[in-house]
Amino acid sequence: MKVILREFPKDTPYLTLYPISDVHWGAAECMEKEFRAYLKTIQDDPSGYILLGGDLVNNGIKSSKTDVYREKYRPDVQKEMMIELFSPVADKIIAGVLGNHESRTSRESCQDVMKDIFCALGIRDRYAEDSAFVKISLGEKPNKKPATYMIYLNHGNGGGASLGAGISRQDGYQLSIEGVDISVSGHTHKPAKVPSGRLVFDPRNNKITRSNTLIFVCTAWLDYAGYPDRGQMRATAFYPDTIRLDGTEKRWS
Ligand SMILES: [Mn+2]
Repeated sequence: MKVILREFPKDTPYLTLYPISDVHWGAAECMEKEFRAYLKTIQDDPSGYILLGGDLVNNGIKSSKTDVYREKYRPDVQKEMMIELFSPVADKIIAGVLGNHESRTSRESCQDVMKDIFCALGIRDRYAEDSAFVKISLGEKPNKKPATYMIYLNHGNGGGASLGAGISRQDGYQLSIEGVDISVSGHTHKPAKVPSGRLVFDPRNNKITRSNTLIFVCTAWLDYAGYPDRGQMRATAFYPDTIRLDGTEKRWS
């Protein structure tokens, strides 16, 4: 757990967050062309910023479930390519965490692939390993204070075949954290963007208010072939999505 702060100037009207995870670079099925084009879109978007949720590289190593004979590039080359891909947008990366594919190497040999990528990009301080608690402030509300957003970022765990299973797991976890506006994860390869609600018992005003948390699950960047095909796993949507943070009042969409 690590708190990562990022403040933007008063005259920032809004930000567009591009949460990215499960690229699985190096997998034969990785949608390389689409992913390169998406990075270009982010680079060209002055309001665009990035959250990295892990499994950026497929990292098929000897001890892992991945069939190493089907990897398009060697794991060390995958890492190098990832550094090259993110170099033009390094200043746009707000925070990042480890995925289970990168953690294979951490477990085997105490080498953290994601940390290496962040170090090479010169943004080691924005890497959180397991989970990042990100606070973003921007703009100016009518009360002269900036709009502030609390974001929880974790690669995600577990699964389940249904579309709702991935959402429920993240919703269950975010409910155990007070003060989270947006929860971002990946891992399930079942993209979703769903608001959840909770009641807040406010001791200062003796009132019960209702607050929303956005549950955001990132898309994967994989064609349907190979592992899911062989295992008869249900196809999932390919659906890159963004989150807009407003600077003139606290409002996300
Ligand atoms: Mn994963």
